[in-house]
Amino acid sequence: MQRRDLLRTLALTTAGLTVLPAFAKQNFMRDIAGPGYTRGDFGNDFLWGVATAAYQIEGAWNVDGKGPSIWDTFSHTKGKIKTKETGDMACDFYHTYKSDIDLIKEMNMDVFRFSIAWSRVLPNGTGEKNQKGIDFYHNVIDYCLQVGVQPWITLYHWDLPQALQDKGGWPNRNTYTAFCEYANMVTKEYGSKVKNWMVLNEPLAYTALGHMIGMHAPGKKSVGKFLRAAHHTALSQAEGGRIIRANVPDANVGTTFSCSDIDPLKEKPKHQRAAARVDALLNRFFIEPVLGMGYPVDTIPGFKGIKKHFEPGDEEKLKFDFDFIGIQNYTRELVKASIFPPVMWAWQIPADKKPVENIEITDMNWEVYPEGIYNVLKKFAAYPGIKKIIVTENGAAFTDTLVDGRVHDEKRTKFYQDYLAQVLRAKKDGVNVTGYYCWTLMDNFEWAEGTRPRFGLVYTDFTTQKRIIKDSGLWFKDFLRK
Ligand code: GCO
Repeated sequence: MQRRDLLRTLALTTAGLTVLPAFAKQNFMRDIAGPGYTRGDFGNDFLWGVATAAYQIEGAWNVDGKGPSIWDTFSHTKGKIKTKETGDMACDFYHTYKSDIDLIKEMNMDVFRFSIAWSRVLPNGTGEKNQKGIDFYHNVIDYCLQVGVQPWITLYHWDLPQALQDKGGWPNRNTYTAFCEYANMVTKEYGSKVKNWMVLNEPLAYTALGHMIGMHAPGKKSVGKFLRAAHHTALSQAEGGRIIRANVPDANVGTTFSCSDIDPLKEKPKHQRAAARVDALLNRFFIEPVLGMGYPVDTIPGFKGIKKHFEPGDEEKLKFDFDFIGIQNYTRELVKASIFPPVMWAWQIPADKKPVENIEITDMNWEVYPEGIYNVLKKFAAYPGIKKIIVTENGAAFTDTLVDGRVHDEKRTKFYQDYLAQVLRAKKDGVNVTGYYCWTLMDNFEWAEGTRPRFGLVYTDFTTQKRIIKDSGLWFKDFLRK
């Protein structure tokens, strides 16, 4: 061990970070077979990164002037979070952002994707700014640039200001107006430093889970509220793109979608029709309006009521020519015709109930199905008007255990290797996929699941807030070394 390494290791260990010198790597990074490809196979301009979300990592929920979000309210409501936790502390990223960004650099990642907590910069959702909140994101951006990591910002990752929810939330068209005010403010504030922007994170997830199923904030269970929230979200999706492009002319403007690979349980018409309805909701509902195709309500007639919420000119307002779309795929769905739930008449079979031989299941009860990301990349690339695709999220939650201060998460490393092989397969087929961002940097607050599911490349000790790069993170460090 060089004197420099000794001092550095001592310093970092003292600081609570455990770093092992290179020679020790072989001892704990158990031989993981090479994936059969190299970083170079993806192209020198292919970007590698990690993705996060404000509510899941920041903590400091009521610090320095931040207003409450619907996720603060939701996690403070008894019975909403399975582990009875809140995101009040999460990973305390608000205070540890520098050392966390150092870990991104340590893993040789190019990109840090994070979201802005709307109520940290506009505590009431509109109107008066919170300068301390604005300054926090300047500090994050500046440190990223200082260490050579690209900041990629998601404008909205589910944490609506509670003040707007109190006025009706996304089902109220005024929230669309408020979103435009927020998007305008932050892109003007940070646009000189940040050139890569995403408008929304997974609109289907937060509109459906939050307004129809009630599993996520704000916990509503109403098809009508879902349809209104969906339409105002879709308007915000496109208008957000226009606002970014107007305020940051040299920006790379995108938005992200949750994308499911969907198979019918059997190749029978009733199951195929059920799978088509699920595909229309999970995959088509937000991308097709952007492309001028309108909502896929011919496939789901029960959602035709969304048209009632149009105002003159909305058809046109829904469209925008994004520079890229973010694909976020984790698993595949196996669907069968069902009398429940109404409107969909389709049942997504939980992974632990799927009639699949040798199925591998993550801690989210999701089937590991690498070919699914190939299939969704091909599916979304086939839409006319899609210029570029980035995998803005992909990863897996497996149970992690500390052994001698390390996390030998072979399953997660193999997950990444197998999914990346499918991304490369799609790229070789001609899909213009130009980046891949792991979900996620570090174990964090997994919404209604609390901190139980660990998705991180970095282990988070939620008691001490120490971080330990898992073997999967060390694998990326080696794989990405230029
Ligand atoms: C999502 C969200 C992330 C989740 C991740 C794992 O895609 O659902 O963007 O916030 O934490 O996907 O569920």
